[in-house]
Amino acid sequence: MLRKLFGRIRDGLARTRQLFQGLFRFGRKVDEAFLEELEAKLIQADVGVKTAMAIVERVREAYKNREVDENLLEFVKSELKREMTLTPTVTATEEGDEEPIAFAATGPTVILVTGVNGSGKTTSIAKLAYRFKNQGKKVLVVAADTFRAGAVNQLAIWADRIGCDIVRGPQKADGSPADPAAVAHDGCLKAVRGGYDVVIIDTAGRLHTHQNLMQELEKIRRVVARQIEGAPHEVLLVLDATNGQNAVQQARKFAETVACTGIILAKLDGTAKGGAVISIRRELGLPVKYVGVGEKAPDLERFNADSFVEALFA
Ligand SMILES: Nc1nc2c(ncn2[C@@H]2O[C@H](COP(=O)(O)OP(=O)(O)O)[C@@H](O)[C@H]2O)c(=O)[nH]1
Ligand SMILES: [Mg+2]
Repeated sequence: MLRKLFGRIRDGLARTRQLFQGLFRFGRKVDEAFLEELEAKLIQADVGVKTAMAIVERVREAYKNREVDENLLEFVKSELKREMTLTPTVTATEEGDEEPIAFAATGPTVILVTGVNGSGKTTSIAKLAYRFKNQGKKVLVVAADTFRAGAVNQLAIWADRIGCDIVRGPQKADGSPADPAAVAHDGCLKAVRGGYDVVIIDTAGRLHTHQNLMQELEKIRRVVARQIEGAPHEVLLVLDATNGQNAVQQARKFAETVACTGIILAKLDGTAKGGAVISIRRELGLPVKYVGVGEKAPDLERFNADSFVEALFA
């Protein structure tokens, strides 16, 4: 299980890992040239300038104090792992088969998914649905991104492919889109009556500057909270890993307005900026719960700091 997980994260990190190739070659001396190169690579990998400088400083110190020598790579790895768990509010993702989701003890678990358009929300929802369905859970997806006609259809196609149920709102008589909160309401109702285990709600892409959309999200949250105790159990923010440090900025702005419980970092396979994961954990104190490593339903992995850092240098 862990081996497989490691392998897939490793594939997803292929482009980021290329950056570090040759850096830790056998017999490499810790001199200024090495330290400069290490810092440059870490910054290129988007771990963030602050983090990169801090790590390089510690390597320099440790070398001076003769703590590192042969074990240089292991030292850098352990520093990176430490960076990823520095923020006190971060809860480490469990090992084993546990999901990093606060499942409800009884009744449906509601997962609200948010993020800007194009970040990978709908695809990530499909992947989560696929994952939970394979664990034997009864899954319902809810198409509350009603502003774009294509968005509802996209989720419907996924639901059909995966074989899970979907709630989609009726268009109003005048042809205008359904009220997202009303669709979320219908979704919760069906979930309770139908004995579903997990309800995953798609929402419209929103920017922190877009006041209406932000209010809409709050409204969905209220509606859901009224219907199901403890809901939403998770509010997952989907970020596009190819945005690197911009994704971190985006996450910060989002987190200021919406109380998120975790991150799904999508498109890790398409970027050399995989190090952004480290900044997100460190600077936002939000756990990265899953990473997207492709466009297909199985292409979602639980995130784990240890296997991430190992895969980065494998
Ligand atoms: N390579 C890759 N592509 C992804 C991943 N997640 C999403 N995508 C693609 O990103 C695009 C936008 O995704 P979508 O789910 O529609 O984003 P949304 O607007 O936030 O719902 C689509 O073309 C997806 O196939 C991923 O993990 N890896
Ligand atoms: Mg979408």
